Amino acid sequence: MPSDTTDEQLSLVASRLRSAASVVVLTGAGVSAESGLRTFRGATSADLPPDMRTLWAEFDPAKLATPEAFQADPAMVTKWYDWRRLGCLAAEPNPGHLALAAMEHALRRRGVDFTLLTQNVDRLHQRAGSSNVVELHGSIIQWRCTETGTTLTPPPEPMQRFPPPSPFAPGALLRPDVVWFGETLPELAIATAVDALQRCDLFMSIGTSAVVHPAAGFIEIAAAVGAFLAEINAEATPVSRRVDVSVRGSSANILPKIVQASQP
Ligand code: BJW
Repeated sequence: MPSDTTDEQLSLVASRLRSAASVVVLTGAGVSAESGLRTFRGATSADLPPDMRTLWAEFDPAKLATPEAFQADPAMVTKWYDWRRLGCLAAEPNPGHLALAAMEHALRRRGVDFTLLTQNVDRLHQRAGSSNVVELHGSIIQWRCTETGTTLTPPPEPMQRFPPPSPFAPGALLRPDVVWFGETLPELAIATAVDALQRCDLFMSIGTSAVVHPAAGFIEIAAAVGAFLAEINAEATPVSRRVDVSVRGSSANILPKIVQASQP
């Protein structure tokens, strides 16, 4: 049953962090909202400018984020992803990213297990200093050859041609190394996630609408092993009533407070 006040909620999460032996955090696009990156769905924090419409409110995912879309119009799809790639490169980690990195390092120093599962493709967690990051939906910073699967990191400037030709095989293209709808998640990422979830005693879902599977189902793996379940999100999600504590607000604002309150 969620507790009543934000102060109580923050203390509750902080105290669980202090006593945890194994922590799993699942993040989504909301964590990067304060870095100026648009989320796919949902409400954005009141602190953000009104022109930050969600991506799927403006663009059709079926025409951009599926293998069929890429097959039908590779130039349009790669152009859109290159625009987003440049946006991610220009963005900076925000206090939420930094707090999660600080959380990881503080927990590790105490011998606590910590795994950060992210659905984000922007690499901002890594740039903030998080080291054990599992990219469930790949990375937009890295692109891969449609023939050989070889990956490369394009330079931080707009690509010259759309669709970009692959340097690895004649006639092949480069596509973003992300996971589109209908594609399976990287095997190693799933295996690492399930392994961490099966031994965690604290699970935190942060800045995700909790609707995209399989990540949306991870909470049930943590619940099955009796983990304490917490959520931090700008608005209610399908897991808000499932968790032990649901903190409503911006992760950039709340995470630093939780990390601060969890210091021994
Ligand atoms: C803040 C905030 C602030 C704002 N602070 N909070 C089972 C049931 C039903 C369907 C399926 C199922 N299993 C598989 C499916 C199909 C599909 C799926 O889940 N569809 C659902 C939409 C219904 N899943 C797949 O296809 C996956 N593949 C798969 O399962 O393979 C096996 C299989 C295939 C086919 C059939 C069955 C099985 C692949 C999913 C790939 C998702 N790809 C994308 C695009 C990546 C590339 C790109 O960047 O373009 O990944 S879609 C998009 O959604 C992106 C995200 O990672 C993902 C999740 O979004 P996220 O991170 O939760 O962000 P938002 O925007 O949704 O939410 C942000 C939240 O933050 C909101 O709540 C805000 O309020 C909040 N917020 N500001 C805190 N400051």
